[in-house]
Amino acid sequence: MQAILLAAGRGTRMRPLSNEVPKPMLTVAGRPIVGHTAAAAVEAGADELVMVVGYGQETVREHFGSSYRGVPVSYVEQDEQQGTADAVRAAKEHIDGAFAVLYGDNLYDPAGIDALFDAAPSIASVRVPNPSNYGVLNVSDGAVAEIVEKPDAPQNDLVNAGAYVFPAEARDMLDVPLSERGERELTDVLDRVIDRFNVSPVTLDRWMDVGRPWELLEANEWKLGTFDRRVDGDVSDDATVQGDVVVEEGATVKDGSVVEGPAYISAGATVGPNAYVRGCTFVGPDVHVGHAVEIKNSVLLAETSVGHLSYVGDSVVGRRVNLGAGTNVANLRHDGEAVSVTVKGDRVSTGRRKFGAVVGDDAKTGINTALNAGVKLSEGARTMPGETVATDR
Ligand code: TTP
Repeated sequence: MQAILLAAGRGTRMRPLSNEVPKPMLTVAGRPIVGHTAAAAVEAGADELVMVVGYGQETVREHFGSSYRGVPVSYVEQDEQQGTADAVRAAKEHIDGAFAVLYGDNLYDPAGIDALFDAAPSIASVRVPNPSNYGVLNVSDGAVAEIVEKPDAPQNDLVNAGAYVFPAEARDMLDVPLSERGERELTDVLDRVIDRFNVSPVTLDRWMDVGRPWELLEANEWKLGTFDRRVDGDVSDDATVQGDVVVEEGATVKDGSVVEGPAYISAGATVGPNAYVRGCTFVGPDVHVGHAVEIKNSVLLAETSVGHLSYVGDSVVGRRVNLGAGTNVANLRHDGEAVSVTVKGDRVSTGRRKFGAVVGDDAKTGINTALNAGVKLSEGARTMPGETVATDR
C-alpha cells in the first residue's frame, strides 16, 4: 500500500524553531518527526512513500533520498499550502489503489499503524480526556458514522488521530471546497468516504500532534522512553551513565559527568567535564555541554554550545545557539501554575508546571543571563551580560 506523508505545512506555531527547518524535520529522539512517521508506515507494510513537500522541502528530500528502509520514496510539491485535502490532492497522479495518509508532524504508536493498515478502510483514533477539543468519532455498528468537530457535548471520548487508509475510490473525492477557516480539509474528504464505505475506527495506544515548541519535549519524553541503552561513544571511566542512555559513536562524555536516562547524546556532542544531564534530555549532533553545566528534560537541537556553570531545564534550544557562561533558565513559576508561552500573538498555557525557554537558531546570550519561564528568544537574538529576560525578544 502507498503511504502519503504530509510534510508541506509552514509550522507557524512552532516558530522560531521552524524558521529554517520545516516542522516535520525537527528532531525527536535522534530522528525527524516525519522519520518516525515514515518508519511506522514502512513497518506496517507500506510499499511506497509519497512525501508531499513545500516549505523547506530540500531538507526533506536530502534526508529521505529516493528510498527509505528499502521502500521507494517519491516527492510531490504542494505549491500553495491550502490545507490537508489539497496536500493529498497534489499527490493524486501518484495514487494507485488504496492509500494511507499520515501527518508528518504527528507521532503514532507503530503497532497502531500496523493495525490501521490491516483494517482498511480505516481511521486512527485515540481516547482523550477532553474530546471537545478534537474531531469526535461517532461509531455505529463498528463503523464510523460521522466525525463531529469540537462538539460541546461529545458522545464519547474517541477522537480522530489523523491517520487514515482510504479506499482507491477516494482518489476521485479529493476536490473539496474551502472550509470556514479557508482551508481544504481532509476531514471533508473523509465525510464523503464515510457516506459510501464502512470505515473502521482503529484505536491507537498513543498519538501526538507536535505543533508547538513545548510539544517537542513531550515527544522526546515519549520516544526516548522506548529506547534501550546503547553506549557506542567515548565515555570516561570517571563518568557515570545510568539507565537507558544512547551515546552515539563519536559522542564524548568527559570526566566527572553524570548522565541519567532516558537521554540521548548524539554523534559529535561533548558533555562535561563535570556536567549533569538528566530527565529525558536530547543532546543533538555537535552540541557542546560545558563544564559544570546541568541540562534537565530539554532538547538541544544541533551545534549548540552551553557555556560553563549554566542551567537549562525543560527547554527547547535550536541550532548553533551559544548560551554564555552562567546562563540560567527559570522553569517554575512562584505560584506553581502552568507556564504560558506566546504562540502567534496569543498567550497559551503549555499545561506544564515546569517549562523553561524556547531559543531560536543562532541566538546568543551574554554571561549570567537569566531567562524567565516561558520566554522565547527569536532566531539570532542577543542578550547582554547579566541581563534578565522576562519577555520574548
Ligand atoms: P498543520 O499542523 O495543521 O499546519 P502547519 O504544519 O502549517 O502548522 P501551523 O498551523 O503551525 O502553521 O498541518 C498538519 C500536517 O499537514 C502537517 O504535517 C503539515 C501538513 N500540511 C500540508 O502538507 N499542507 C497544507 O497545506 C497544510 C495546511 C498542512
